[in-house]
Amino acid sequence: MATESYDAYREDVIGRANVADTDALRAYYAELKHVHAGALWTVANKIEPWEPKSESVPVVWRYADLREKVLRSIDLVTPEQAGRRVIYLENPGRSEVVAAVGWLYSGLQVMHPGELASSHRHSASALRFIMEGEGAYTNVDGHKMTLGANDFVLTPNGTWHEHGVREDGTPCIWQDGLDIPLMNALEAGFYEVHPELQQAVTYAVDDSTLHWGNPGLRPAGSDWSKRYSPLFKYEWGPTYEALQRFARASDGSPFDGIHMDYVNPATGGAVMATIGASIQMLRPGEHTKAHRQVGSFLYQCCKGSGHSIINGQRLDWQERDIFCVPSWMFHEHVNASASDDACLFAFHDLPVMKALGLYREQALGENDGHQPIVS
Ligand code: 1HN
Repeated sequence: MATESYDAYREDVIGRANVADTDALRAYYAELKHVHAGALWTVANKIEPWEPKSESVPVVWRYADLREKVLRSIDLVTPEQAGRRVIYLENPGRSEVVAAVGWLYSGLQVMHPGELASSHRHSASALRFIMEGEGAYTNVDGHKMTLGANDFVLTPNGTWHEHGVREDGTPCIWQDGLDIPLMNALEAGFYEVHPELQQAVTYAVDDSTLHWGNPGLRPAGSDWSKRYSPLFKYEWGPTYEALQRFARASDGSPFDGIHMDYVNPATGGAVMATIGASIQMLRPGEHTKAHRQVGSFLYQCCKGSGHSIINGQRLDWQERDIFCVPSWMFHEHVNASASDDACLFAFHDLPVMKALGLYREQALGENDGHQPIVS
């Protein structure tokens, strides 16, 4: 049976709830509502879709639109007043929860030279991807790290963390990513401020990278058993070099080009329990095939330019633009340049989907794997 007629068949013939309203039923529903109850057949089709139907919509947040506004917040509020000076990204499909896509939050945080944000910890897992500026640093459970453009940093759930920018630095902007909406949906979120404004630096600066950031090597006899990576900072230099080395030996993925996951070096698994991250390189002129996955994705273009087609909608992006792919939407990526590569950083909730046995992916079977552009 062709897909189209099967869809029609299941809606019309085996479609679950199909009860027409009558005066008697309307009165009955009102009676049920009065005692805090309802008839399942009035909501069944909505709460049990045949397949994931995201309320989030594909969005591109252009840095050209956001950067000036983000910098202006420096003059409007201090980190002391704001706690964190962050402009969050909103998804028009679900502005009632502060989420950029699905159950993932994202925002752009800005700090001026000499500023310091106070230390805290929470149930939410967080990450930063550095967009611009010199002199930023963060301290995660006493591990102080220096941060440069395109570095990827973890602040796993439960770790004390604070950030700052050196006096002799420049204004710094980074993308924050958190699973805050998921924590709130699960009603599982705690939040604590550090008894002192700033926690002590208890290890050598950048010690986590020096211990755990060596390719193919780990400290002998190490017994790391936490649910997150002991490597807190993934520097851009070795990351970009790894993409180029991989590209010399592989054609990459038909869906994602030269695509590598950031991993916990102690386990080879995702960097945190709820959030995973990856980096991909699209070679000059590369146009990937479309597929869809159960899970939500936030991408940042960290090099080059191009566009993605998400459920038939074309979103153009260039360096520092952020865009989202909602769950179960077909997506394909294009590097428009004939001479330069394009790189996309992404974080996602696949560790949650995989841990719960919910992950699926599907290639677009028709039209040689490419979607028609509808908008
Ligand atoms: C948070 O802790 C930070 O530590 C940034 O910089 C953004 C958004 C919601 C909740 C906690 C940070 C956040 C956040």
